[in-house]
Amino acid sequence: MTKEEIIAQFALDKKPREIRQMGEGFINDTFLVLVEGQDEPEYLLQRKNHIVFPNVPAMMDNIDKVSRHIAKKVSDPLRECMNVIPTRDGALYFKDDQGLYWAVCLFIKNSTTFDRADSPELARMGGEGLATFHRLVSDYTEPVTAIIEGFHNIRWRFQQWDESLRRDAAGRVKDVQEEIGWIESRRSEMLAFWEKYEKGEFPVRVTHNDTKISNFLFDKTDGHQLCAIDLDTMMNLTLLCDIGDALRSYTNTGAEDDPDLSKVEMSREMYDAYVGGYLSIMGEYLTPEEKKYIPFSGMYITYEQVLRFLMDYIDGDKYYKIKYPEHNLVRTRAQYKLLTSMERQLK
Ligand code: GN1
Ligand code: MG
Repeated sequence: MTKEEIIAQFALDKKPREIRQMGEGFINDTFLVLVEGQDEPEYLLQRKNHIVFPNVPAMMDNIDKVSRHIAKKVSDPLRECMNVIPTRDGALYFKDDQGLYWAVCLFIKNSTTFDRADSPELARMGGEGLATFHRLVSDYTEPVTAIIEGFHNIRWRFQQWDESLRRDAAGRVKDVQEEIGWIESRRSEMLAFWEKYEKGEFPVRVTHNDTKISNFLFDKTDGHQLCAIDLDTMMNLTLLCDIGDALRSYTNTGAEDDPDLSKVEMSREMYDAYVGGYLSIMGEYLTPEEKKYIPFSGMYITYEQVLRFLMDYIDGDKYYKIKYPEHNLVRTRAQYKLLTSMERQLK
């Protein structure tokens, strides 16, 4: 089916005139839908990766329910939360003739995203943005279906990791011995953090789980923060995973996949601004234990990302889309550089 035929399945108010590819997600494919009589896109069409997300119906159900919950509480529900557009039959997704899953939401007008925080003001606003999301969902009591079991569970990641090393599917294990050592030398430290979560030492909350800077929208005109997007991986977990993942991108002075490691450091200035912004809204709701582990959360998620990129390299690049053959290895090294910078400054 063509994208035109696919978009026609959805209950749109306006008539589409053009569908354009947008950005390069690592996982899903995203398209902007332009409509007649309007320059800015009206809808976002996404092909959801059903290999990564085996239960697209449950995922869309989570997104729709949580977004409706948020919509009731914000002053501008068309810009401060996501709005899922159902199909003409009232379903939250469409499965095409090849078995691929598609979903549509409203495009948030006059908005922009960033790949990197280059001012403390932006980092502070980012912290406020995540805290606002956490506040808005803090009274959402329905269980959120875990879309990827064990997503930030390092115990589970180690099982995948051990299996991947054993399989050595692409024959690359011999070439990445040093990098494997980075993972192994921190195994017990990372497990110790997860054990605290397993023992109930951090409360279980509604979390986003993909809080990198580009997943937050800002107003194009005055720069104020609008909302969290990409709600694919929401689940019930500790919010430290969200804070940690955000710190991983907001504090990085380089790119996530920077080939020039001299550009990659953790900026202490961005760190302080981000955490300051976050705590200005969520501070009073966090437990002392959660607050204490904020610095470690950045290292935990950055470490997990080193592991995931390296594991995908070892597996032969099966999970993340890559732009060149060594891309996952370059990502691994850049994230590891960030991890060591965090360790130096936060431990
Ligand atoms: C993926 O959805 P996207 O492309 O923003 C990944 C995240 C990683 C991120 C690394 C479902 O995010 O967990 O942190 O890439 N999402 C999934 O940039 O695996
Ligand atoms: Mg995502």
